[in-house]
Amino acid sequence: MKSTAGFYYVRSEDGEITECRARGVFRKQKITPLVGDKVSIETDETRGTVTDIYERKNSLIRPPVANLDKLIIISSVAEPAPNLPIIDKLTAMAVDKNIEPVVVFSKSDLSDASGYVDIYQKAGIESFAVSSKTGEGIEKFRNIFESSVCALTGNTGVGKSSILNAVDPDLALATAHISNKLGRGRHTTRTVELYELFGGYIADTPGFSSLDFENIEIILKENLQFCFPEFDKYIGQCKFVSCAHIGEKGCRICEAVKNGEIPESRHESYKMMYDEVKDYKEWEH
Ligand SMILES: Nc1nc2c(ncn2[C@@H]2O[C@H](COP(=O)(O)OP(=O)(O)OP(=O)(O)O)[C@@H](O)[C@H]2O)c(=O)[nH]1
Ligand SMILES: [Mg+2]
Ligand SMILES: [Zn+2]
Repeated sequence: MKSTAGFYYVRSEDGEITECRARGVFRKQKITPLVGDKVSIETDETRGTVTDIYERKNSLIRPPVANLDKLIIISSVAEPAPNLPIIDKLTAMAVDKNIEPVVVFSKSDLSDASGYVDIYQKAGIESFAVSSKTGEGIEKFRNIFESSVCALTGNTGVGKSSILNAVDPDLALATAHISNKLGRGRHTTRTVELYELFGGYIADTPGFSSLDFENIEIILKENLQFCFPEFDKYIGQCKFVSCAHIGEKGCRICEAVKNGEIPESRHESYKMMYDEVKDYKEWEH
């Protein structure tokens, strides 16, 4: 449920939480238990030990979580303004790992979110606006994590913890203004923690700063086209079998962008990501 400074908090079927250390052998194998892991533990009077980690359905490096059904990407419409290339990297990374991405635009009380929401709905990704101030979208938010394991992600200060508090005021999570004095903004949430809510699990995570994106997980160029759900119905229809969909003659995807069937900002992100990995070889992976 939670990991901090080498302690792992494990919830057993009866709901009891046990503070554990990880068995030494995990450190030797360079395996770290992650929030969301299914594990076996052994306990005596003084302490608990994680003895086994079950095979993971998937795992992420940032946020560090395992076995996700959905990744809920939060971006505020203002303070700070959305960064579409980063949202698109996160949605692609989720799809690449068989995790359903959901794109939520927060602080909708500050500015109109509909233009952004449209882009993602058109791309076949669940998207809507929320405001923890007015309550807009909070009901919808509650429904997305019903019977699934989810994690929140997004820049620091976009209101992740505030939304969870609006969903369930009993959580009373710490939230705070972004401090410009510290330059990179202050992270209010410092650890990843999973909460059991409305029949599902949702992890609050520390926000990232844009700098964190320099070493995000790589998606191989062959796989990238499959990480944009709105490309699916055009794949295989381009003039050239080897089409990379970056502006070639007879490219159906580029045509769909021109026709307005595929949002232009999504294709721009695709081209940028393609450019970043085009010289990267599978054996380097
Ligand atoms: N206007 C407005 N402000 C909001 C809303 N939600 C959160 N805020 C403000 O945004 C600031 C950051 O909120 P947090 O919930 O701490 O943000 P966070 O994403 O959890 O930040 P980290 O834990 O650092 O990653 C606080 O000052 C909140 O009051 C909203 O819906 N509307
Ligand atoms: Mg927070
Ligand atoms: Zn093409």
